[in-house]
Amino acid sequence: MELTHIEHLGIAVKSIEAQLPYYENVLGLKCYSIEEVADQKVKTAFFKIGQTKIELLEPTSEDSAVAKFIEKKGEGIHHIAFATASVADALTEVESKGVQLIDKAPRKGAEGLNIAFLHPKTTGSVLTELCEDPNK
Ligand code: CMX
Repeated sequence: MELTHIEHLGIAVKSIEAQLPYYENVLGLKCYSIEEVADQKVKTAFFKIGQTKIELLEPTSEDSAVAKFIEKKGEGIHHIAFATASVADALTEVESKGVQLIDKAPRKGAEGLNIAFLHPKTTGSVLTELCEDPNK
């Protein structure tokens, strides 16, 4: 499997609005998109640094994965996402090497990417996402 770069870092926040001044006024990044991902029960805000993005994740429901994470661990880094040419091929390979899949097949994530999550129990406690840009 070839991972090309870190596609994004997901950061769990209670409120995107409350965190925007830090990212924009202190770090000097520009939020270029705010998008709700209904099936994940999150609102997302994206910033770009070179090839890599920062994705702020605000829960839109008390039963969302991100709300559970904040309740248990507090705000902070939630997941790392790697870019690869084929998420389907990568899933087959990592599963054969003993990694537990959260998503058995690629599905649509934010920004129209094909994505899949790997379970943190089998990835050194780091929730890991694989991403493929269908337009590349
Ligand atoms: N990073 C590392 N570990 C995590 C974690 C995270 N983000 N979220 C949960 N865990 C850990 C828990 O602490 C727990 O560990 P312990 O058993 O040692 O306490 C373990 O994983 C299982 O947690 P759980 O509470 O039993 O299970 P959850 O119901 O919280 O589910 C997970 C955890 C990872 C399977 C679930 O959050 C998931 O399916 N995530 C993938 C989807 C997702 O995160 N979507 C939001 C982002 C969407 C987007 O980027 O657009």
